Amino acid sequence: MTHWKPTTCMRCAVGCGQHQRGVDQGYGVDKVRGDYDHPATAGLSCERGIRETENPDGEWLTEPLIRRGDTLRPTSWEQALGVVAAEFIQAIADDPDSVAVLGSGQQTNEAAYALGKVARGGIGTRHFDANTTLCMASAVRAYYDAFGSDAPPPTYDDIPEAETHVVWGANPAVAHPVLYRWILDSAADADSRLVVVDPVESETAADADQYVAPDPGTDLELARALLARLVGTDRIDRAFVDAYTEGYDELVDSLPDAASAAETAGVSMATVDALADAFADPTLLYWGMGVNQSTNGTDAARMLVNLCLATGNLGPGTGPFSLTGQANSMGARVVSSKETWPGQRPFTDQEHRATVASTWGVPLSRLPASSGPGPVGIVDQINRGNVDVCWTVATNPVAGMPDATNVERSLDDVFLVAQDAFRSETVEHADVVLPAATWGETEGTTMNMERRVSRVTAVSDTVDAVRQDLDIIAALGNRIDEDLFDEPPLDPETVFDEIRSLTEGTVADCSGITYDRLDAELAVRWPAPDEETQGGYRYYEGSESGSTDEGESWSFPTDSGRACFSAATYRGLPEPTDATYPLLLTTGRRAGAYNTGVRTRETASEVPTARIHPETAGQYIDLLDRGRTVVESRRARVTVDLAPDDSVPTGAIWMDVHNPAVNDLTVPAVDPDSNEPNYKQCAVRLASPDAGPTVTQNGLPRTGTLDGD
Ligand SMILES: Nc1nc2c(c(=O)[nH]1)N[C@H]1C(S)=C(S)[C@@H](COP(=O)(O)OP(=O)(O)OC[C@H]3O[C@@H](n4cnc5c(=O)[nH]c(N)nc54)[C@H](O)[C@@H]3O)O[C@H]1N2
Ligand SMILES: Nc1nc2c(c(=O)[nH]1)N[C@H]1C(S)=C(S)[C@@H](COP(=O)(O)OP(=O)(O)OC[C@H]3O[C@@H](n4cnc5c(=O)[nH]c(N)nc54)[C@H](O)[C@@H]3O)O[C@H]1N2
Ligand code: SF4
Ligand SMILES: [Mo]
Repeated sequence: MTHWKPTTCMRCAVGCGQHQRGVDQGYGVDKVRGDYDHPATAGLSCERGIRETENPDGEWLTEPLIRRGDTLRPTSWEQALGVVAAEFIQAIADDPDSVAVLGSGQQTNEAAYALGKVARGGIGTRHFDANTTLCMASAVRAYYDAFGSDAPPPTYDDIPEAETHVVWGANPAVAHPVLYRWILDSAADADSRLVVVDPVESETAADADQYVAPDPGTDLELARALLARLVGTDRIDRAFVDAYTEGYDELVDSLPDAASAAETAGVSMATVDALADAFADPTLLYWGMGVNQSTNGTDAARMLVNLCLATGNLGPGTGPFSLTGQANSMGARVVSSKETWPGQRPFTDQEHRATVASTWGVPLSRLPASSGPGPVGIVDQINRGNVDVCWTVATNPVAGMPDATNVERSLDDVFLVAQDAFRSETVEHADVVLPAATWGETEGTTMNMERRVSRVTAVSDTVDAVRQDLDIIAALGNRIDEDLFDEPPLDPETVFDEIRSLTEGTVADCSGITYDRLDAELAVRWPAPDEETQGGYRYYEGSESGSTDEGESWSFPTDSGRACFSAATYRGLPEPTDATYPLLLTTGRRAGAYNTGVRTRETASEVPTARIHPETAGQYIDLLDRGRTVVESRRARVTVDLAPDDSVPTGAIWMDVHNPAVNDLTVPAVDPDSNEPNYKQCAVRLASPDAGPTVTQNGLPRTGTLDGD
């Protein structure tokens, strides 16, 4: 297959339209170039997106594997699927919840939907979740609470229209380069500006017209200070608030004194005032993991939405825009039956449950009553002995989840099935490994962060023993309940048609999006209830400017039809620094590397680099040996090379997420409303590289004792 085919980049949720070409001989993607006809990205792509697609690092899986003692040995598909199905069936007979399934925002809609169908409708387990909860769950919860539906109201079309671009707890210069270019272009206009809120002076902060550095984890308080100041100085858009929202008075009653909240956030009132001024012009407020990945994450995201509502920053050129990470996180949110049934149907609504069960042809009683405790909660259930089998699909929890040593131990206690394209840390612990086709080899669809559905296409074959995710999922599903799917190989278009029918008439209506339409138009935004229309700015009908212009109307799918303010109080950090662990560890992304690094690093054993302010490094000079030291949390010790860097605040250490060692250190505390982990702050200290044990668990060293405990 050597001709160019239109497809979508699957390396982040910007969703750039591309043409890709397969290699002449063998397998893989030869060349990638931007698709100038694409309605969202018009030929743009970024360096990592192209490189990682053309030439991913990592060891490809080429055949099914089964554990024999300490090693993974090649086996046949028949045997691999037979063994896995037998384990599933035995566990289900005991209790459906004893099977855990962990999915991903890196599957096609078709595979994500099929996995949800097997997990919820075939197995019937509440213990189904995905790595999207490690990422977007706080934003998702905030959107539901404010608007009655998930996904950003604005689209990419709004970026050039905004005058103030507030990037809060996100680093799109690194994580979403193409989208960042649009932000920079718009912010460069006269009277426009880029405002960045981040404790670390990130690559994005370096470009900012106004840079605000709150103390880590205090975003909720900064947002509340800002709201209190806006209320106190009478800069609320009362007309918008009165006409289209509810809960404003309760919010105002709950607000602290602006100065005291600002103090908690570690910023001056002058900074708060400058931020308040910025919101006076049409504002797009983008946020990312710096906000979501916190035990205050949902409240902080809600408060950012409050800020937009209170200042009338909803409508074209304005609004709360959460930046989705993985290429198909949005699809997982809409179709995978994780938090909601396909089409964002409420999980506990009896009528919707009945529709889903009858579409799937499964007994209603099989659908689990609750959507489950989240990935960290599932690991907890494993530790309590309530889960016997775990199936991971396109996710690497042994490296990606917090307190990863604990996750690794837990997964060693269950029968672990890993479905991946590459040899990941999780694969190494599996009992059965199912090798899957990946980008460039797979047909299906994806959804970008602004709700646009587009095709992903295969430009290369795979080796014979590698199968499509969709087919592996269907083969296992049919062994559990023979009526779940047709006999694989499945036609992705038929599966997508099932998704379309289940979303018909819902808030996330994709029924008007067909494969033929996608082939013609390349990318179509939901809601698209028919084949002629597609979604634009959500909840809104009216003219293109101003918030209360004549002819404008808003309708939100909430009980009252109004957008809802939320009140909140700050809970502090789950693991504040103290005399024993005086430094704060924060984690983030680097250009050129991706998530747990399975496809973007030469070797998993390289010593990670930790960035630290030179002043802080200077305080620990006696713990350094030729730049090398040990970062120690209550859970682990990790040897690192220190890189002095004054963009990191004093008292903090920055490590990237791409080295699997980093999550041995992180704290498994989660946000109570979203189950999203608090990846961005935990307490650590430095230790001498030549002393003590290499790894500790839950504060207890594997050998010896830690000084100072
Ligand atoms: N190059 C690259 N691009 C990627 C990825 C990748 O791994 N590499 N991964 C993709 C995925 S899955 C995702 S989810 C996105 C993530 O994209 P981002 O959310 O932009 O990524 P992060 O680097 O995790 O965090 C963003 C910023 O939050 C800041 N931050 C940390 N703590 C706080 C805090 O307490 N308050 C505030 N306000 N800010 C804080 C960090 O300093 C960092 O600059 O990127 C996607 N794109
Ligand atoms: N400390 C810290 N930890 C974090 C974060 C952080 O900011 N700080 N961020 C969190 C976030 S935002 C995210 S999204 C998670 C990601 O967490 P993970 O899901 O654990 O990490 P990835 O590296 O994205 O793993 C994806 C896996 O899917 C496999 N894969 C890729 N394509 C395919 C395919 O087509 N089919 C199959 N079957 N497999 C495929 C890859 O080889 C890889 O093993 O990490 C979280 N972990
Ligand atoms: S911005 Fe994202 S979707 Fe676009 S080319 Fe880069 S990695 Fe791919
Ligand atoms: Mo993510």
